[in-house]
Amino acid sequence: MAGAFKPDVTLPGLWTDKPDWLQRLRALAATGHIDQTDADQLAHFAEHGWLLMERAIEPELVDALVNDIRNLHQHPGYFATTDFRHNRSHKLNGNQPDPLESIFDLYVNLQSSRRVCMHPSITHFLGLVFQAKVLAFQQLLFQVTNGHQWHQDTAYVVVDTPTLLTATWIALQDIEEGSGELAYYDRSHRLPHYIFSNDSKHSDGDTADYPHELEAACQTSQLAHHRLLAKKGDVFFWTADLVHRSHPLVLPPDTPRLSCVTHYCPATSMPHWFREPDKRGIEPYWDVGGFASSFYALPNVSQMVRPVARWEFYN
Ligand SMILES: O=C(O)CCC(=O)C(=O)O
Ligand SMILES: [Fe+2]
Repeated sequence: MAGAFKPDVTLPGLWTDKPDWLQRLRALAATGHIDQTDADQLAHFAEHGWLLMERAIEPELVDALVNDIRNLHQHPGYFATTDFRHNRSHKLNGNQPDPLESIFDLYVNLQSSRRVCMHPSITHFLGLVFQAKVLAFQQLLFQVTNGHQWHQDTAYVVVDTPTLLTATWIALQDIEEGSGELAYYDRSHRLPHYIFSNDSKHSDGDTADYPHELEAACQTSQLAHHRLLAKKGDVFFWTADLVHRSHPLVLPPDTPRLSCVTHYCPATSMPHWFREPDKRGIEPYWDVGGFASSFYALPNVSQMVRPVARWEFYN
């Protein structure tokens, strides 16, 4: 077996994922630093492992991002995308519209992406969860579902402290049932840690049984299964270990499911590629945090795709 649930393992984690989160929330409230809405949202996130902020992103901001996505082909070679057609991990975009491949780390080149994934409602909430500034570091813009199987992001999204991790799933359109909507198990973030055969939370590559083991554990614990039929502008947050997947597609494979997934860690943590000193570029974002990318050369980094200077892209 490639891995197993280990009830005896405890690891550092976000305060909202700790068993004493309620005490910590009361202590935070006592500082006067948060209001009742913050407290309710933090309590929901701690208890369930996820939080839905309905219509948190204004339609104009969503429309601006969608418009930019429709026009990416006007800037061939500037955007890293998946390459499902050739079964490769990524490629650069071409000069024709491509409604199927997913696009990586659009926050590097698109102000419209930054304004969506670092929206004040997101950075405010994650700032409270992290008690630190917010580093956005792995983003996928899905045009259609990628058909992900059951997983916890800790298996595939690798940070130096694996559990200091959250994500958002932002609907850029009303999501249709059967289009590969996000599915998740409520409260699954509190299952025992799943440890791979390499003694870590990160996948060892042998993941044939992993989705089924996760699903079985959620069902044995009688966790509620949810499907997210999000509306345009909704922001769905989940914590490091929430078990989720793309619900199987029943509509035609080219059914649009336009959504933006961004992973975040506290700015005091490091995504895995920061192990290489010349890949530690961070692009600051006002006073709330910043962006890191394994695809693009951010300040002082060479050998990767060149980010487009703002003046160059928008003229
Ligand atoms: O959008 C989906 O269906 C799943 C995406 C996901 O799990 C991820 O990007 O971490
Ligand atoms: Fe995921």
